[in-house]
Amino acid sequence: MIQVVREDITRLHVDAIVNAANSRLSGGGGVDGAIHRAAGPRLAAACGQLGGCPTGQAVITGGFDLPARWVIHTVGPVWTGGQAGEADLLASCYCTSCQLALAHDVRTIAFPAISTGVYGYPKAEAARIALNCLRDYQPKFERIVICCFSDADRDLYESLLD
Ligand code: AR6
Repeated sequence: MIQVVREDITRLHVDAIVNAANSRLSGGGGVDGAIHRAAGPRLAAACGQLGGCPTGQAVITGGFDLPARWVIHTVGPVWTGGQAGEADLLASCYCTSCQLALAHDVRTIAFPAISTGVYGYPKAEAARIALNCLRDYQPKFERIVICCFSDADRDLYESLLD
C-alpha cells in the first residue's frame, strides 16, 4: 500500500526512511538537518565513511537514534529549468532507493518530497515522478509512506493518488 501522511519523517516507525541529502553527504538544512539531529552524531560519522553519493543515486547507513533501522540517503537534482535531465535524475532517486531498500530486506519505507525544498523542483511535477516510480515498487513492500511536511503537499499527493 502507498500511504500519504503529514508528519516529521524522523518520527516514523518504519524499517527505512529516505533522506534528501547532498552529494557530499555532509548534512544540511531541511529534512537532511532534521534527520541528522534526530539520528545523533553517529550518522554523520557513518556518512563520512561513504565518500559521497552522485546525484540520482542512493547509499544506506544505520538509523542510530532514530526509530527507523536504516537511512537511505539519496541526492536529488537541483532544478535548473528542466532541460538538464532533472526528471530522469529524480525518478532515479526514487527507484534506486527502493532497490537499495529491497536489498536490505526493508518492508516499510518512508520518502520525503525529494528536491522540492532548497533544490527547487516544482512540486506537482516532482509528485508525479515520485508516484510513477513508487506505484511500480508498491507490490514489493508491505507499506510505502509518502511523508509530507505541509498540508498543501499532502493534498497534492492525495489528489494524484485518487
Ligand atoms: N520531515 C519530512 N519532510 C521534511 C522535513 C521533515 N522533518 N523537513 C523538511 N521536509 P529539502 P531538497 C520537506 O530542502 O530540496 C539540504 O540542505 C520539505 O518541506 O529538505 O532535496 C541537503 O543537505 C520539502 O518538501 O531537500 C541538500 O543540500 C522536502 O522535505 C538540500 O537541502 C525536501 O526539502 C536538498 O534539497
